[in-house]
Amino acid sequence: MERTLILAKPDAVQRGLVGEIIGRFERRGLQIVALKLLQVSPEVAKRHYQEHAGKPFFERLVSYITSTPVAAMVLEGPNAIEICRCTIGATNPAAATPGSIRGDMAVTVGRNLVHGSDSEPSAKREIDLFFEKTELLGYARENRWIIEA
Ligand code: DAT
Ligand code: MG
Repeated sequence: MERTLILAKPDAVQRGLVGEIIGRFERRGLQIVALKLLQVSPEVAKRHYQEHAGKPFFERLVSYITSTPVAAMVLEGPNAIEICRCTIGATNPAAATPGSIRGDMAVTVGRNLVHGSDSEPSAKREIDLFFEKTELLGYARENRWIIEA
């Protein structure tokens, strides 16, 4: 089992695509273990995107992700990180496969709708950055409604 952090970014919220995006992950078979709307602070944004600090697009990226609320969620499932990355599609929507979220609903890299963690260490770091342990379903296993066959 893996967990991954997904953000429906400001453009997704503005365009009314949060339900569509969550629906795609749910239909794929992943379990939502945390979900909330929040306005990302500049501090959290800079830590979230720390690997991109110094790149030419960094300031624009931080200003964009902090501009209006995002929907943040933690999804769980077997290979959740890779499955989400595939469901999201390539970073540049121009290269994203049709059928993926970016390949179906986005056109520019600066407005590519969704963030998904890219590795286990990133997922852990990003989940800890956006959620308290007590906000995660499954922290107390008896809170879970999933049928574990
Ligand atoms: P991803 O979001 O697919 O993990 P990333 O981690 O390489 O992609 O970059 C984070 C975000 O930064 C990306 O979703 C959009 C923005 N970005 C990346 N490369 C960019 C570029 N060359 N120009 C403008 N924005 C870029
Ligand atoms: Mg990334």
